[in-house]
Amino acid sequence: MSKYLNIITSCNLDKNDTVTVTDLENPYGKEPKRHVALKTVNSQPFNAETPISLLCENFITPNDLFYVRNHLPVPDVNLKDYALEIETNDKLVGKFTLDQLKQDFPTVSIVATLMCAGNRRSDMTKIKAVKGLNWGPCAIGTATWTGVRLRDVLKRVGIKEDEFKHVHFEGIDYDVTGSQYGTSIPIWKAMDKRGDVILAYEMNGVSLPLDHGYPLRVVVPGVAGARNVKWLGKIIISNEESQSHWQQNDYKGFSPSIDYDTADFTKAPPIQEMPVISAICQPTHGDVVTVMNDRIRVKGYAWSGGGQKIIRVDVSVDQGKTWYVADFTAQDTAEPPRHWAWTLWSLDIPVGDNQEVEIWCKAVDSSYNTQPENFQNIWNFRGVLSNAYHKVRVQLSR
Ligand code: MTE
Ligand code: MO
Repeated sequence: MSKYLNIITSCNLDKNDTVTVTDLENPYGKEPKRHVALKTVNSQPFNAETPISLLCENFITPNDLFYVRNHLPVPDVNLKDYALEIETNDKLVGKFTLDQLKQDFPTVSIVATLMCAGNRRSDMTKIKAVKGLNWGPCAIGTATWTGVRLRDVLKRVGIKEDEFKHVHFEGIDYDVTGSQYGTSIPIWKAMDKRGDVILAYEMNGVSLPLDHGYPLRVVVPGVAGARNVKWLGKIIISNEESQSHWQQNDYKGFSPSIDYDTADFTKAPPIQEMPVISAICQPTHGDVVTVMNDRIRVKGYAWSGGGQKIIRVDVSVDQGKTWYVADFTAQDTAEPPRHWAWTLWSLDIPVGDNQEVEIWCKAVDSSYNTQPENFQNIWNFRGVLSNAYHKVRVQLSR
């Protein structure tokens, strides 16, 4: 493993969590080429979101426009040397090359939305500063993921669901201290037939792109993006949660009155299933929109975690006095609790004779959970779970 230059490679690491090492090897020497249209939020490590004008144009997000969230440099993987290791109680219980995974297990595909737990953080920041990357509403995307079922692989190596509590995933990307990106999920999700957790080697019909985890990543549908470990090197089945920084000291929610100094990370559970969220993608804030037949067209997405499906999206242009129900323009047919993909929606909403309107949207999922109205009461110092109504102010032209 390489020692890195004097850099802080993760925006989420506290200064005290990093060490200074010197080496002439450039840790960012293996970064792939990226689409120029991606909106860069941070360049090293690379973090970028889909341009908002394109996000809702496709139900399946094109690979090269799919948001990228890297905590660390992209690792250099040689397929010839690659094998997935499976460990329990410090013992190696299985080892599979990519070809073995492909040959030994049935191939499955799922359509699933992936979203960073920090998506829409920039809206929460407007209330009060938070610590984290300043994501707009486009740290989300949907893909067809193809691979093998995690449950099939775990069963093959003799794992029984009632003998363990957690399944850890370790990437082969390293931080400055030499420890890998890692996290864990509860074993029920890993082994449940309806959990649909897969070890994916393809994204939208092609080999996983380097930025999205080549050659193998775990896709844990319905849960925070952070658990969908890329460049998967090792799976550990255990009675304890992963002790990694990203499981223990990040991706947790806190009360609005708690800050970095008063937060007790040991008391908050890690974010797994994500709450319901929606956003307006067209028009965008500050646009001048042409009114046609007294209406303007509004388009967006809505999604909920835990396999729930969006059942309704409400839109208002009068601060919530009147709500109009949006039309769904694309939705997967899978039923809850296995509905993993977002819903795209559109609405031609009447705007009266206003010169300017603020468009609001909120979604309702199949558990009848809906979004909070504002950020005041869900503010948290890490800026995660930022799912209040999305509000976009536009000028109208006739
Ligand atoms: N896996 C590894 N190995 N390293 C990472 O930095 N980032 C996680 C997750 N898996 C990460 C990782 C986070 S926080 C998110 S939101 C998703 O990957 C982003 O996946 P994407 O870049 O394919 O969109
Ligand atoms: Mo994330």
